Amino acid sequence: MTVSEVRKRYLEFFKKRGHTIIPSAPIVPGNDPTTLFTSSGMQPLVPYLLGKDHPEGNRLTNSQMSFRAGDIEEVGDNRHTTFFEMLGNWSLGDYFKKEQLPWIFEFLTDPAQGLGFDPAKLYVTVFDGDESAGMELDTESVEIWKQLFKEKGIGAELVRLGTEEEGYEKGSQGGRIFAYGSKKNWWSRSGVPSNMPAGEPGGPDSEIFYDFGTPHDPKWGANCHVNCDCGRFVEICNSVFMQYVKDPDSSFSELPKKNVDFGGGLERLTATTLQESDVFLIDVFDSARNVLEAKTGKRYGSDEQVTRSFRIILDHIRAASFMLAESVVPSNTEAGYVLRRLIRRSIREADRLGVTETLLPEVAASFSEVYAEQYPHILEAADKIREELQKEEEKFRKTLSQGLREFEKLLSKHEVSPDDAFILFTSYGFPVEMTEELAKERGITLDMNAVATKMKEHQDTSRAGGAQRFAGGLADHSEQTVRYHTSHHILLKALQIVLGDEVKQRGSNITAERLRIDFSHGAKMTDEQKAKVEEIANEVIYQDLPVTRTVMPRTEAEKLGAQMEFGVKYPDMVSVYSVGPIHATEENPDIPNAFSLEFCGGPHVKNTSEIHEGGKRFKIQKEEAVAAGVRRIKAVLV
Ligand code: ALA
Repeated sequence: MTVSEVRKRYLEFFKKRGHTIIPSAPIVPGNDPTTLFTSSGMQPLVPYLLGKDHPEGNRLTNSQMSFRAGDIEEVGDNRHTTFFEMLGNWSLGDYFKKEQLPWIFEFLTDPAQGLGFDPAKLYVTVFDGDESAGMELDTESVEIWKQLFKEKGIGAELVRLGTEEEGYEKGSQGGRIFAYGSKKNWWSRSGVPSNMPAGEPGGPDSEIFYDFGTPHDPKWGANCHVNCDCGRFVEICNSVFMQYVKDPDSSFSELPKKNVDFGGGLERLTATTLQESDVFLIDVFDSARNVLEAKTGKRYGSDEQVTRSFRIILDHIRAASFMLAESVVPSNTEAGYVLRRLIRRSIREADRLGVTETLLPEVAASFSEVYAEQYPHILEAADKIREELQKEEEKFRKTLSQGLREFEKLLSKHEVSPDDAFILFTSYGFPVEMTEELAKERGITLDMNAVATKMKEHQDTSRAGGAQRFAGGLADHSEQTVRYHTSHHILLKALQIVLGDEVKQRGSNITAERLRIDFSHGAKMTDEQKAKVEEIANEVIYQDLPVTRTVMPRTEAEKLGAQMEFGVKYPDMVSVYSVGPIHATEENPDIPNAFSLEFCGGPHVKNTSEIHEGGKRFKIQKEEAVAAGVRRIKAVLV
């Protein structure tokens, strides 16, 4: 089947079962400060999953454009992509496990209305429980699955595999239903129960895998099991039974209405209808793959490295096209930064394939056509997509030749070291593998482990995604806490204006009730000083200034004078929040005229107007000493 056929069958199937088909939300969400991209179908529905009434009712279904920045490095195997469409169906306090599991099993196995998969090729997983979160084995799902397989004449043994330490591999032979712990079978946007911020919904899930029967690769462990990374079993869908919300005291409460959040990978399901474990062989990639074959003179599948490079370009340029169609442009911040990474990685792969002239615009043009019917906005933006890719490709190819010159310069001085490779990458965008190749040609062996360690640190921090946004010492991410967080930045700057630039932050604690800051200062503040600080803070808050986040190299942030917390070791790429726009003035080209600029992971309000909603004013409640030379302020919005 084609992608369009699978999408259509799925939506029809759930429409017949009382669901309303809702449109896909954009991949770059406009109104969610906690995340850069829509990474699953449930994300735009969070308020409804938490209890708000949805105007379209309690049964919803759609195909959601999704992007997972965290998977960039995984792309290259047979099944990972950064962009994909997630087929979803949701019950908002309506049906639950005993309807959802039979429906999805019927959809997968029924040849007339669904996809006609052989049920004997399907394996399922359930939640084995999590002692620390006070949760037990999901016996209800186990019983439903046993019955469903029995009806097809298939025995369905339960095998409890627990946690990785307990040994996922033990007894993975012979079972049909596998129970795993929360690392595998608990779903929330932030992962396991202990990682969830307060207010986040989550619950146990049940995944379905298709057995492609390919030989197990022992590189991934002695025995194969459904969650093994060897690629034999491919996860095709996931039913989340979203019944909990995390409380501020880290315990879990039952949601007022229990939900189902189902997600199925459209591309993987389509590949499975073709009996293909390789998602890059489905119809939507055909024409772009042909472009690559024509341009490179190489054939997909002919060689492991060629196939890998093709997959990276196909995935990344499809994702880049969808981003560009939503007006994201390559930059060094937020979504633009991720877009730039996708494009640059593709150019490096093009180089590896031996293509040195512009390649990407033509690849992108195929996607604009393939998706024209389902997503007309990508066809409308076709010219813009091609132009932006052309510009960025030319720019990066220049960067590469500059890196090459720098490499030669370094080499004329001394042997190239891992530090050099890293600097060439961070300062010139020159890929470390290029440095290694080139070094090899000159008879120099680079310690690539040392380079990899540096790169890993760098990647972990520059990986712009939800997880990074959730960092920071906030008690929770409620609207009120977020308001206090931004007020905290404003207060620090106001203190520096009134007491002097030597004032530095020494600690912070922010809840939905108040903010607290510890800062270096040798004397008790006078009433006049406190009044002045309040006056400045309120003035800034009432100026309705935009608050923006920028990802930039640490060195650049330091040059701009961004505030850091004393004693904290910051990575090479940092996230910086500014209250007021960052732009240099003519007199001081290096100094931003933002009111405040701080190293920070967020989240923050988008505009200071959100802080004074309802006529609120900033007020210092208490100022006291906490240690020699360190003062503490508690402040509120009243
Ligand atoms: N939201 C669930 C997932 O992403 C369905 O797997």
